[in-house]
Amino acid sequence: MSRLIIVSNRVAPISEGGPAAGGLAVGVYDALRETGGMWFGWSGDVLSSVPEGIKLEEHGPVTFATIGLVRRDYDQYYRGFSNATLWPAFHYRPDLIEFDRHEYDGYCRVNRWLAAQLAPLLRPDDVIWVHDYHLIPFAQALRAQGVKNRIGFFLHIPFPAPQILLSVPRHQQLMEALCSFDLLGFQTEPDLRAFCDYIATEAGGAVRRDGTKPAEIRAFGQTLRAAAYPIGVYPDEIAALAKDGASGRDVQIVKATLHERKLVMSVDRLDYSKGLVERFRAFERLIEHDSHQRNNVSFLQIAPPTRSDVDAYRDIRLQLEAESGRINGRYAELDWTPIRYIHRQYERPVLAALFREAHVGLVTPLRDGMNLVAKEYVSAQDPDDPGVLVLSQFAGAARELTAALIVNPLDIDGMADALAAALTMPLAERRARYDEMMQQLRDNNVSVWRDNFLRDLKAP
Ligand code: ADQ
Repeated sequence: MSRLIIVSNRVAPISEGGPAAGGLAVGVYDALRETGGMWFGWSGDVLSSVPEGIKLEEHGPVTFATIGLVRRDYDQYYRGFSNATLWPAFHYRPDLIEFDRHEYDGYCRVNRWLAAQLAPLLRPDDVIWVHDYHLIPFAQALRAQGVKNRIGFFLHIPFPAPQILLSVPRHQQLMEALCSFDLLGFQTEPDLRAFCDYIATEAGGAVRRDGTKPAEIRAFGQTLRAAAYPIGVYPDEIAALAKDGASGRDVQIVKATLHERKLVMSVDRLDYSKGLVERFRAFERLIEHDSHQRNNVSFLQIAPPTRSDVDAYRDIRLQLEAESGRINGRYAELDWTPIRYIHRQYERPVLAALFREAHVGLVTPLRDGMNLVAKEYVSAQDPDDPGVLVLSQFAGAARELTAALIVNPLDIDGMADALAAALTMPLAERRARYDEMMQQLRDNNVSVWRDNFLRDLKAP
């Protein structure tokens, strides 16, 4: 059997029994355990001098191959071009794009350097699966090293409409590099369509689509395939975690401090794409207009800060602290704080158990490739008494979880109405919606995602 080589910006730290983090890490690690193989990427260390080489660690059939980045590479490749140029552009925020040609050069240089580190470890029949926007030039860089293996790419974030992509300087070079992969995977059909549009309208390429098969693309003198593979979770494992965690300390504290009030809950990385400001305002609108809800519902927002060395992330953090302070100052009573806003990470079992306690999961990104939190919230519910998911139409997950209450995250009144409907929804309707979504999550779990992608990558 051929080995699977996973390449991602970060290699998830492995604890006993598997990675601690969410969907991608769990799904990838599982695939690796089954086929055997290697996971290659940045160790997360920022070094003061060039690392001596790759650090290899064996865990059963899986080899973890990690390497540190020097400060300049981290600044240009990771903080700069990946997170201050590509991330805002791909999340439809051209107003937040920062571009510096040295950062772009650094991004390409680090891709070439990483490819040169990996190339000597490869065998001829390895299958290589590269993940996410940090590594768009990676296949081109491997090809330059003489690597002939199949190389696939999965984009975890949205693919923007061509008119947005045009605002990224060097977009054409980037897309040419992207077309060096053999197979491109996107989260949803609209992302795939946006890519095909770019190829047809901006790159003078050709796109052939035939039913449900991957699209065949010819562009920049290369041929490749592209399709949508929505990433999933393992819903039954999350359900079991949530049930087991019910008696845990954190859950008991939350329950005790709620005093029978209903709980609305959100969990996100602190990111401007997640729509947190609009969400806080929608909750304010609910308690402002609906006097029954006031003092009868609490909103728990868990949002650990990320990428805090990028300006736009500092700004959103300050804005959210101001908003939650303003809303709490205005509505809090001696025994009730409307919004609990917490900046920390929680273990997966704790999050799952908290999701199960929440009457409403409020997941309202302005743009999101998929949004695994939406899928985790549904998975964690008690089948006999499930909560209600309120979900943004701009999360990739909204295409599958159509039984959620779907909202436009820019429509504050619409979100407040959906919250009110969710908090008063009769049990029969909650169950029907939950059953439908759970079925969908089981039918497209993370193994299905991975197997479909790898089947198409290996296809002749
Ligand atoms: P993210 O933007 O990080 O992922 P998401 O899909 O919601 O967004 O995944 C976050 C993961 O981190 C979830 O598993 C969640 O449980 C976990 N998490 C979040 N906050 C946490 C906290 N405070 N403590 C512990 N765990 C926490 C990117 C794309 C998404 C896409 C995924 C996977 O932006 O659109 O769904 O990759 O492809």
